[in-house]
Amino acid sequence: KKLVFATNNQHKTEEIRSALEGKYEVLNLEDIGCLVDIPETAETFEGNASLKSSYVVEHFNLDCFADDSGLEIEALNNEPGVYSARYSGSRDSLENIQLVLKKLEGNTNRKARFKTVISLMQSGQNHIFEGIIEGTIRTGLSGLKGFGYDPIFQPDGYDITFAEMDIAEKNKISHRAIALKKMMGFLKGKL
Ligand code: ITT
Repeated sequence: KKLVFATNNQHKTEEIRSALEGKYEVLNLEDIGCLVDIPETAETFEGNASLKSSYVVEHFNLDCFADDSGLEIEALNNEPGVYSARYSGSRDSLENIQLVLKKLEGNTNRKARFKTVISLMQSGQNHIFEGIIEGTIRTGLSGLKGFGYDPIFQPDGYDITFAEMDIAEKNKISHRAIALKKMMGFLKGKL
């Protein structure tokens, strides 16, 4: 069985493929020949996820799901939030991480959460699934795996960052995995 995942982010594709291995073949935007960067002009994760999934329905007439996600830092009024991918103005993860660390310098409140909202468009209906993981922002980077803010995010109950976990380990607890699990329950593909 095939599932179309409306993303240009190779790391997200890898995480979802790993989680759905043996259950679904996952096709991303590149695989279906969609070469545009779908505009994300909404101000919520739900809004942006729905823009991405609806674009594929409109232009390719395929059922699909999309993930909009980001990091919410309590001491920064939940920034970077929906602006996570380009917080510093650039898509460069290191620049975005450096900006976060600078803004949090000297701040003892390091609380943060990763959030994913999945929009599944199926037979013209939009279904929403959410996943959240709580954690803290480290004062420096640790680990080389993962992507985005993984090197500075330490999930609660762990003493390592997401970037120190392999995909399977991150997929046991991550925001994305939680949202995906809910979608699989809905599709009765379990997980
Ligand atoms: P698509 O829109 O094509 O899916 P994107 O990277 O632009 O890819 P988003 O708009 O959802 O995706 O932005 C999410 C950003 O939030 C992402 O670029 C990372 O900086 C950050 N992020 C989301 N999930 C993350 C994770 O699991 N680990 C680290 N950073 C994450």
